[in-house]
Amino acid sequence: MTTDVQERIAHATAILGEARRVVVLTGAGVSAESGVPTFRGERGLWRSYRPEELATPEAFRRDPALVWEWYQWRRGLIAECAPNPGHHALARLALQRDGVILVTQNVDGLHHRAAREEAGRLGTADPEPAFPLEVHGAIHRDRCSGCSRVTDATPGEEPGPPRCVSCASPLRPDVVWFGESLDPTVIGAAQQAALDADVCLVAGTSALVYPAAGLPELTLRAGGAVVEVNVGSTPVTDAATVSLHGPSGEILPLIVGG
Ligand code: BV8
Ligand code: ZN
Repeated sequence: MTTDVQERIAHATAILGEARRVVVLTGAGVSAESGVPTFRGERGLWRSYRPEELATPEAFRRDPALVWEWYQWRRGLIAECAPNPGHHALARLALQRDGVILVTQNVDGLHHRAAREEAGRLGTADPEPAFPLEVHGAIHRDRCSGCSRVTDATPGEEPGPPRCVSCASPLRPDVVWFGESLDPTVIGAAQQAALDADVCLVAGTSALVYPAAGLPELTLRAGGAVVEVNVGSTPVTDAATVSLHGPSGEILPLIVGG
């Protein structure tokens, strides 16, 4: 490890250690080492489609079976994945000190699984403090496109979305699509956390999708610091107080301590 990287890790560790309030924003890069494909990586996500073409209400209206098949494929993939050391490090950070709020753009539920596993390992009964605000929803829940009834996702192989038992409308995954508004309570809490934070730790996100991508900017504008962990550069990199280039599964355990 070069001296420069060591110095950056020491600087990031000091910033996080001195902070009273920390907000963490994660993106698909944090789940990459668990085997969950990212949205905009070289491997892309699925066949020749770009997420912006499938993760929209228009795509679902136009071809519900195709969109449903994409989510069923992702659900199957995620079911085979486990949290990686990056998820566990963030769960420990939230369980071992006050003032830490996790926010994720990911819909894969891996932060929740890491929270439960770390709470068990630490012997703390309540994993709740390490449950993230899921600003883009959760893929393991279905939501009725008619009456918005939410249920646990239905396994099953039938082509096309199942029908709601209450109103017979097609079910859809309980995620936020492009062009759809986020739950104002959830994104509002995330934005307040970013404004209050002494540091925003932003990991594994291309920082392209708003309003989530705006969280680090809120912390900076309110006088806080930003620590970025990413294998590449993003629109946040230049403004970050410290930017650490490398896999989040390796770097996060080094800087969150515990
Ligand atoms: C909204 C859930 C108000 C679904 C997702 C024109 C018309 C309509 C809207 C817009 C428009 N122009 C702009 C907008 C707003 C739009 C937007 O920002 N578009 C972008 C593309 C320009 N936003 C919205 O539509 C949002 N709603 O604004 O409502 C509104 C309403 C009506 C009209 C206008 C506005 C809703 C956005 C939510 C979309 N849903 N997902 C699903 O998952 O299927 S977004 C999707 O992208 C995922 O949630 C993902 O989390 C998110 C961001 O991607 P990343 O997580 O960052 O992943 P990505 O692959 O991009 O990057 C991975 C990063 O990790 C890379 O930097 C890589 O270097 C790094 N990495 C890789 N491996 C590692 C690593 N880092 C560390 N370690 C590693 N090992
Ligand atoms: Zn319904």
